[in-house]
Amino acid sequence: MGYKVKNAEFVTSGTRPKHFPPADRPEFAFGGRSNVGKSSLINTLVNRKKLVKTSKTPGRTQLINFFGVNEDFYFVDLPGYGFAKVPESVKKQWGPMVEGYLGNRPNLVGMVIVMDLRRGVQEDDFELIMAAPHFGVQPILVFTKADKYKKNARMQRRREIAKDIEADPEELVLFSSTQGIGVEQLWQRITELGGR
Ligand SMILES: Nc1nc2c(ncn2[C@@H]2O[C@H](COP(=O)(O)OP(=O)(O)OP(=O)(O)O)[C@@H](O)[C@H]2O)c(=O)[nH]1
Ligand SMILES: [Mg+2]
Repeated sequence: MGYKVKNAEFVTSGTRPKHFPPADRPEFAFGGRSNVGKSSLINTLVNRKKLVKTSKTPGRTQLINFFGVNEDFYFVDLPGYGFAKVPESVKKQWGPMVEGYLGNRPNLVGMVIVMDLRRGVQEDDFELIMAAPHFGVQPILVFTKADKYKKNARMQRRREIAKDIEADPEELVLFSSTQGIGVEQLWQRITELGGR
């Protein structure tokens, strides 16, 4: 029996700690490169097609967006990184904005780092993975767009990536927003860490 989402709603958005909601329940942040599928992944998890705006144009989400899930969790959609065409001024804001977020959420328990299974772990993803423990946060490594591979190739790709970053393949969650792959597994990680 999996976790049931009865209610998922937008709470607020902002760039600085004074905009954030009270830190009164376990929180999960979702980070990753632009266009990787973060917003789609959140929608798939909460089973709401349009809760979070998705886009074919990378770099659309520039704010930190908070969503409430039941009365149990906050899910936070972080702005994507690594997109070349974003103006320099916006790129410069990303680091301080995300550090200001990570350093000011005592309720933050996990950071879901969303990557494209085809691309694997890029340098900026790896930096985020390594930074998470410094903020007292457990990184959860998720590889989305797994629908682009057949099952065997998908598992093979997971082993390759795990080897690259010296991780246990079992630690890597394969996901697809279009096919619903990995939804149960990711919920299991979230509920375990979030104490539900
Ligand atoms: N095939 C496939 N396409 C996906 C999947 N998830 C997302 N996409 C597509 O990838 C594109 C980007 O998805 P978003 O969810 O908006 O990505 P994002 O990471 O939130 O992007 P930014 O907010 O711009 O950083 C869209 O065209 C989605 O339809 C998936 O699991 N499989
Ligand atoms: Mg997005």
